[in-house]
Amino acid sequence: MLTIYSSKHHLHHGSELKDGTVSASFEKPQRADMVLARVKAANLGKVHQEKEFDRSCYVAAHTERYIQFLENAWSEWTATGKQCDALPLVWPVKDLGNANEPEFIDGKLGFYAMDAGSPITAGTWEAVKASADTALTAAEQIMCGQHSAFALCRPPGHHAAKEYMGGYCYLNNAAIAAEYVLSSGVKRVAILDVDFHHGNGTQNIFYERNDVFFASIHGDPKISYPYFSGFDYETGAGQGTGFTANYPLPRDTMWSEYVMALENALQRIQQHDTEFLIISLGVDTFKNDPISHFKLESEDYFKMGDLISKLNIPTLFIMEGGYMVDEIGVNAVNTLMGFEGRI
Ligand code: Q9C
Ligand code: ZN
Repeated sequence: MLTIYSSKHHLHHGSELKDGTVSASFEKPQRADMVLARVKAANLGKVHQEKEFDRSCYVAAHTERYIQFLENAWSEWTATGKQCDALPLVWPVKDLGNANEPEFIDGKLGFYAMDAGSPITAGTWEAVKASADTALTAAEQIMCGQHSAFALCRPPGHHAAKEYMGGYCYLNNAAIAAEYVLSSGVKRVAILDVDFHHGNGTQNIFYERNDVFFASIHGDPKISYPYFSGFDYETGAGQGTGFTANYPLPRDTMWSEYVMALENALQRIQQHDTEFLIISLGVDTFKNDPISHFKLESEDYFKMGDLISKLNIPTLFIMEGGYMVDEIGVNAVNTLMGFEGRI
């Protein structure tokens, strides 16, 4: 399988509020380095650099003013004299929810964020753009005839919605890739999100659409981030009614239970007559992940890849989360090897 990788991800290394202090984010550069090392060690296939794509590809999944915010946030932040990471600290919740875009950067940060998990640093925008370009380059390869490809994206994307960042995400790489293949003539896309966390951003972007079927298997939002979405009664709206499927699963879920949700989601994807499949590949479902609580074993990822391959649909794998840095490469690449029947 072809891998697309950008070394520009190193430009983004932010901080995160945890346990009452600000420290290096779980979402750190070594993550992608480890996955790339494993891709090479396992001889998965060629590794190509990303190409640059037009800005309009990002606007297709987001809004113009949100993209402008991401482009300008760091310079607006440093213009106030600050050099530390830009993190939001105030949000337009509930009765403040009809607010207009504030002029001042501190207000804009909260206006365009769901949480304080997506720090903006000097290199963030360049890395974020390269991550989206990585997904687009891999999507283009499939449109040119490859059966599958792996976009080794970092930062991840599935928590980023039309108009907000959050959960380590800025641009929704999977949604941007989906819009790209739709604009290239594909009629029906499916996105299967196997990251431990609900793909709220992807759901938000396609919630009222019937050309993109979205399925997510994740920790029950009653007890898991992002807490406010991913319930099984969220099934789409308007023309998109029935085109979203959520599989919230309990603490300590093992493969034996996970596989039932996966098989159901794959069946739904088949029923959608999917022409192009995107997998939001988070491996934070692993038993030792430091911020999650499923119990998948490294061998289970082979089985996941194998089951996905049975659909026999052109498939783009997009890297999302996974924070057990030592095993993230093994688990991601096991999925891809399973897909290729190299078990
Ligand atoms: N103590 C992705 O996997 N923080 N994002 C949760 C943990 C946010 C995860 C709190 C987790 C976001 C792409
Ligand atoms: Zn995750």
